[in-house]
Amino acid sequence: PAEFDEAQVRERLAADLIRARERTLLLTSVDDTELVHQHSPLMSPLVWDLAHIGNQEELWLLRDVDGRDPLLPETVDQLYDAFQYPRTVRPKLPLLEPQPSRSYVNDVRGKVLDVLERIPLRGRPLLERGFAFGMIVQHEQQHDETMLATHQLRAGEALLSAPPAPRSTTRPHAREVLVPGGSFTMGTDIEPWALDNERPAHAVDVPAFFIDTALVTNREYREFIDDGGYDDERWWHPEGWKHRREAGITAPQFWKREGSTWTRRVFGRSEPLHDDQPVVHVNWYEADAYARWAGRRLPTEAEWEKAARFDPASGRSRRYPWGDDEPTPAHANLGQRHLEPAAAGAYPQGRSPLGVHQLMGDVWEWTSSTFHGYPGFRAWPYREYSEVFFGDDYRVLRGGSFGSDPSAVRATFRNWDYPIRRQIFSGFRCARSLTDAERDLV
Ligand code: AVJ
Ligand code: FE
Repeated sequence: PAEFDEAQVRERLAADLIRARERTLLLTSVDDTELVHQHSPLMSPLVWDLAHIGNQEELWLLRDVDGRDPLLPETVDQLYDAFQYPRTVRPKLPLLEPQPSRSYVNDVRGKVLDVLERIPLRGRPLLERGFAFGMIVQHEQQHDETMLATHQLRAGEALLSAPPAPRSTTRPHAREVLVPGGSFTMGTDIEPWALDNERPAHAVDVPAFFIDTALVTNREYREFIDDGGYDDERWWHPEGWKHRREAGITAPQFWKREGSTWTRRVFGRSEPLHDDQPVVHVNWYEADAYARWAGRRLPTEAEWEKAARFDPASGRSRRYPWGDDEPTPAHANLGQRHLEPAAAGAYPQGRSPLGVHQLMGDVWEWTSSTFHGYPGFRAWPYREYSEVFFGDDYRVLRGGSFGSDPSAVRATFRNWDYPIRRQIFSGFRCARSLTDAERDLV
């Protein structure tokens, strides 16, 4: 491994832990009744996420890294194991009450900051360059995004607010760009915080394809609705058609038709639908049906990553579409600075070398791919992070959303969910294969 400045890494980790905690506290600064209430059967009560954040931190950084004894009795400790108790049953468990939950996470954090000050960030694979701490920062931020989705599902008056995302309508010049065929490097061996499913780096041959420069917007999605897209079986995956009918789905989640116009409920407020805003809260089947209606398709996961990372000038893969530098607010709508996606074209500085916009942030992008390990995958440090989800049940999402923290996403980051899920901040962009005539030209 290359030289690294241990003191600097320590400082960065402490700052990231503190920043994650500020977000967690904001998302859990609600009445005790709100904190223990299950706002949707799809989600945990916020009080579970809170103590689970502290419990994972204790498990990895105090017990594993520092060899300490458990802080909670075993019967309580195990209530925060996501595998023993699915989300539906969590509100019925004898969980820690709000106040004890708050003191528990606070107590763990105090001890963790002490450990971080003195433990060598080398010598053990888990500690190398502070990986275990980075993993816990990401874990907290992932739950912060999950808690944000819980807030979006809450009934009642708004509790969160943030300045609106950029609404500028500057569209990327070309509708689509050609990504040249050939091999590129997918995944990573060098991203210090990359999780097991992002590794190892490997060459993938991706034939030439076209990808849209912009995310599908509300205006475009409404054309699909107005054209009867939800009533036309031709566009739908058979499972999707069945689900659409059984669940009575006729529009993205949180949309409401009022006469000839639409409104959208956004964190407890009703808003007019912004035409140029990327569509959000669609499931994989809706994205797939829209793409078929539009004569297009979803990109595969490899296509998405090539569009996001491949630099045709150097032939190498970048960390982010704009280069190797960490995201700033000028690059992407990340980090819950805004509670909505920004207009298509709002982040020209974040575009990829080939001119694809908003690959990072705004909305998670559905890909056509199911979730599998890369060739040479090794589960680490725990099988339950991703390996147990490999198979054809889940579809991969890429790029992060306005609700994802920069510390928890990069162009190699892989998210996954069931194709019927749409309470997540999910949208999509379209791609297409070359026609025979086009193939003869390139
Ligand atoms: C990567 C978002 C699918 O929330 O299930 C949190 C992240 N893993 N705690 C999830 C995660 C364990 C995970 N996703
Ligand atoms: Fe978790």
